Amino acid sequence: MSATMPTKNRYVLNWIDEMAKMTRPEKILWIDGTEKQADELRREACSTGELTKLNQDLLPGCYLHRTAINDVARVEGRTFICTRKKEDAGNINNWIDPKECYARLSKLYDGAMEGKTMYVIPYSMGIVGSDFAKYGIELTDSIYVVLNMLIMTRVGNDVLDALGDDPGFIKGLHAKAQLDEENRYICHFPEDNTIWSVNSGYGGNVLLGKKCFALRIASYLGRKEGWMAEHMLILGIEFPDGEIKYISAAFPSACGKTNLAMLIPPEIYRKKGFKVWTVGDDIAWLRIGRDGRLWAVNPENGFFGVAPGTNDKSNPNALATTKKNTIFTNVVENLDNETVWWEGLDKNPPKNALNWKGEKWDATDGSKGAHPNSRFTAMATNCPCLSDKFNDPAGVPITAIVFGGRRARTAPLVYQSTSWQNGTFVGSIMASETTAAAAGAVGVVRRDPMAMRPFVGYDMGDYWGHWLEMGKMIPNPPKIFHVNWFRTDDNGQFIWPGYGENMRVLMWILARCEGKVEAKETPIGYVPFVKDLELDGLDVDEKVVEGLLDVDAKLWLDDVAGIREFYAQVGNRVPAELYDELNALEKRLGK
Ligand code: GTP
Ligand code: SPV
Ligand code: MN
Repeated sequence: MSATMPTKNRYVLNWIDEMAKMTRPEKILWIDGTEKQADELRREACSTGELTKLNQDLLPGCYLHRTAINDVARVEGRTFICTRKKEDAGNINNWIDPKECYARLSKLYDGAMEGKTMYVIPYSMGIVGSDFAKYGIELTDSIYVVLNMLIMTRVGNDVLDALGDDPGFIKGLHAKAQLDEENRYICHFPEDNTIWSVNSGYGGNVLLGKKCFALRIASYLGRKEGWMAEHMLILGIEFPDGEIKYISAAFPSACGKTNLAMLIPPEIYRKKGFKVWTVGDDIAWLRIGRDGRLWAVNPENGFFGVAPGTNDKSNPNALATTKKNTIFTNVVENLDNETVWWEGLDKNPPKNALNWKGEKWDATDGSKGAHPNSRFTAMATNCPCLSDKFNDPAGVPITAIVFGGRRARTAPLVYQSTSWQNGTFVGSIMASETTAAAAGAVGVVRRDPMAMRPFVGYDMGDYWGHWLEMGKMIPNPPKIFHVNWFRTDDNGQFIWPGYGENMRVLMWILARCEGKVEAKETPIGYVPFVKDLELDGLDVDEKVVEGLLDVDAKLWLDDVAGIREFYAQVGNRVPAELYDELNALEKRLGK
């Protein structure tokens, strides 16, 4: 390596040496976070076809990227937690012995960067230099990864300065190799602060700061150090008097976090002066504040959001966020004006266009133009409703935690748990229909506890135990709720209008936290009286809302059987308290 290295940290330098010996790049380039360097990389990526420059008048600073056709989502079946003891990874995670895994992947990395450049990306999850920031270095052979990391994380030499001589950074290695599905691996070594990813070029598989570090490795660290890393959005609701209350919410992938985080209040609230502010849309790191409340930061710096369905009615703030300096992945390219399109953007699909695979396409053959998991990567600072606490190292105090998923039946529109322990139970039994965010079948109900099934870096039972422990340590814990925007009628149509209207449910949640409204006791927890939900200006009958709040004991008893099966699968580390909760629920349901 040349003498102009931006750090003297020998742990960093030795590790890069070692990785370069294995992957044998032609060059090594340190990413410094400057616009000048980023621009050179964009130019290079455009010259090779890795990026397409979009219309710079309509979409300044925006680019399009297409992934390989076999590489469009996270691959949970190829994702591994490599702890020395298999039982520490638990039954829900895939596991490979770390020694064996290093050996197997070393072969795939061997010479994988020959003739290419290895980019060294020093990045921070959280605000550089703050108490709660954690640093990583990602080595990659992909400019697309570099440009995405520049948006999604805080990158540059100040990260190396903040790290100093410390060995405490997360070592991430990524090589696209042949993009061979059979040899695709996303491997985590929590005991070594290491992530190895190979044979993919897509999102969560390769932007190693995101799911790999900020959730899988961080959840492991959080358990050791007494904090939590969660798949949660964070939003603030500003009341007319200026007070802001913060809510964090965990929904599985492609189940509405970005949408809820950026919601526009219905007119009835806007008129009165209510506002909604976005702190984060995907990941929250939570710790106990000196005041005894739970405080949250968003460790990311941008949004990697689902494109399809985003439009000026469903999520105008997200759409506005993508109007400049955005990378679009796997959407439709409109050849007439070099803009982008996706299903649900508007009713006018372009006629002269390429689909996400790069094939000539128009909507008339009935096929989808954008991939269902096509995404935008956009800077948080583009977001019109970004919270002014976004860059506050202290984060924001959380009043309520909300769990939710896609359930056609069973789960009511909203219910409140009866305690932290009961709320942990409610999170542990979450279920949701699968989406296109991960490879595999879509629309199948599966258990996705706390929306973290694919992201817990250790045993699921121990993770629940950590939730219970945290509850004992937080003097003034948030109240825990569950929502379901996705109940369907007999024709399979969503009953609840969703999106901005979800604010009505959040307002009930906050009213409950302040003890301002009574609620109906049911076997699963507290459910609203219809009169306490603001329905003014909503085109939904009270009877229909009544139906959305209904708790069907028979369906729930069936669910209890499913939960028992799932707990058995999680295995012998499921905390006894959760079995107590399950048995008590079953009793209340009248078994
Ligand atoms: P990840 O980035 O994968 O973690 O997903 P996310 O939870 O941020 O999901 P996102 O907000 O992008 O929503 C994904 C899909 O859910 C989109 O197709 C939305 O249109 C749809 N969606 C979001 N909110 C609602 C809602 O309130 N009701 C209905 N019916 N659909 C919604
Ligand atoms: C998710 O799948 O939950 C995402 C997208 O947020 S990815 O970064 O690809 O994991
Ligand atoms: Mn996510």
